[in-house]
Amino acid sequence: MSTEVPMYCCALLGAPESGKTSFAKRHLTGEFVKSYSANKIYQTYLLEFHTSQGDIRYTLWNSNQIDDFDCLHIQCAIIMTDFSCTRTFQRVPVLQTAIHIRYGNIPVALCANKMDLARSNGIAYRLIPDQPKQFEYFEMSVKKNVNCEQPFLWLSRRLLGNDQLEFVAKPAVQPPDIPPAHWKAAFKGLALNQLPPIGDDEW
Ligand SMILES: Nc1nc2c(ncn2[C@@H]2O[C@H](COP(=O)(O)OP(=O)(O)OP(=O)(O)O)[C@@H](O)[C@H]2O)c(=O)[nH]1
Ligand SMILES: [Mg+2]
Repeated sequence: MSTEVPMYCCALLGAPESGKTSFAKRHLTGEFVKSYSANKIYQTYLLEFHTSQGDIRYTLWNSNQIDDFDCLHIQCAIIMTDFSCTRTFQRVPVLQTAIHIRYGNIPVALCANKMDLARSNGIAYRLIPDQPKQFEYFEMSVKKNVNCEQPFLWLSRRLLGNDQLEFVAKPAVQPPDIPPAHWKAAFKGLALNQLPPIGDDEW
């Protein structure tokens, strides 16, 4: 059985200050960063999730500029907006179209972050009409840690082609399955005469 972990290249795009870096750091370290420091260049993160179908990894590329991803083989995307700010939704259709033209029918999760704040009026996003299955909308709060895993769960289901897939806790590391005879040989090899002899019935 192959033990290779599937790895996908994911673009994290969206309006400045919508919470992209906070979202990535929430997944990486579990913490919420209150301070704002605008990203000057793109950032990359390696994320790993444990699923009912084995592990899955993402290289997450964070930038406001889709041109930053020109040399990459982007396989899925997250577009981030600010739930409380209509302006941040206005570029969504443009980004969706750009993603579609460059990367084809890849799954795209639109995430309206900051749902802990009041909803903006007149949300202006729309679906690309002929790509509805490639697109899903999520509301989340990185600050309150609400729904932060949902976009990755949906992307993982789409990428691995399994709608029943769930995230699971990382299993505890099991001791290696070594036959008792090997342990006995190993202890003999140590030749530590001061160790008490090991009887057969103890194995
Ligand atoms: N209220 C609230 N604030 C949030 C949330 N997520 C992020 N923020 C705050 O929003 C501000 C901007 O967050 P960033 O993660 O730096 O935004 P960004 O999208 O990476 O911004 P750029 O690097 O400029 O593109 C920070 O002060 C965060 O603390 C949230 O869920 N709720
Ligand atoms: Mg940032």
